[in-house]
Amino acid sequence: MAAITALLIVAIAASAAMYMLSQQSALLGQVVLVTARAQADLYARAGIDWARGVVSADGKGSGGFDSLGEAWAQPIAALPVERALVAGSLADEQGKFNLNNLVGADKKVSANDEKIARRLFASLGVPEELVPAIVDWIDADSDLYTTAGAEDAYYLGLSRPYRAANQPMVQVEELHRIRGFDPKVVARLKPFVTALPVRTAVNVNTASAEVIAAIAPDLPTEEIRRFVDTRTASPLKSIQQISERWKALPLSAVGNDLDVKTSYFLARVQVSQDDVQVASEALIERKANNPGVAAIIWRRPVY
Ligand SMILES: [Ca+2]
Ligand SMILES: [Ca+2]
Repeated sequence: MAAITALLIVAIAASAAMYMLSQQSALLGQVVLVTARAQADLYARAGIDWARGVVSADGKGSGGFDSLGEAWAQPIAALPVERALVAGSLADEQGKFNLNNLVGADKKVSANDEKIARRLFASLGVPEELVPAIVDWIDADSDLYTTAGAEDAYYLGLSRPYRAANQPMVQVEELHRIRGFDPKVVARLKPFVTALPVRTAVNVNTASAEVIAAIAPDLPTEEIRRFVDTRTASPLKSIQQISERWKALPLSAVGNDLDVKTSYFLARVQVSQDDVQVASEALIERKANNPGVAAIIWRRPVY
């Protein structure tokens, strides 16, 4: 009897040990994954910081203009860092139309920017009647800008109610919350529009032909195409060069709506390590009056 009990105890102990081992190995697997994730996240942070360094280095030596031929515009495909692969790229956010331009610092609607936005939307096949809804989302008041606008009264009536921001958009994804902007419309617009903290001009050296055409409707489309096709090798280097090349352009647009340099870049970093992939993006501002200094405005994970 004693022998049988002893055998039983050994068997239970053995199976308990097996059970504990398998639990431990599952836990160990989780720890490995969490560690790899944390490490990949650190690499992503380091990558964004490195991008900030690239922007500031460019500011020290760019000679007053920014173009796609410069070092910052060259993506890094896959840089091995210890066990990880790090890839990254920088894009000029001032190659896009800044939706926050629609409402000026004086809190009034900018009629000129509204026209630009309407032309841009129309050229992309997006109803231009969606523009007043953005104006109302941004402007401080709760009065409808036009009958096509939308303020609290509309948003509070939704099945999951919220209020209009009534302040400049922080990220362009806020479009999803604005009346009339379904995922299809937002996806169509996103390559061409942005949301930056201050009024910005569009950099002709990086903007798409659609954005330039929306700002300068009097320029022949072929001329804009020709410029876009050749600008990497021969960018415009000053606002004087913009006026010289495009005499049809109203002087008020040069420097105010169109420029040759930028202060806002979007950095994207992807890290893959073991089975873990982490992506992160950040908006980087380079100080216009101190181009050697670059700061991160926001940083977020990308899923
Ligand atoms: Ca409003
Ligand atoms: Ca309003």
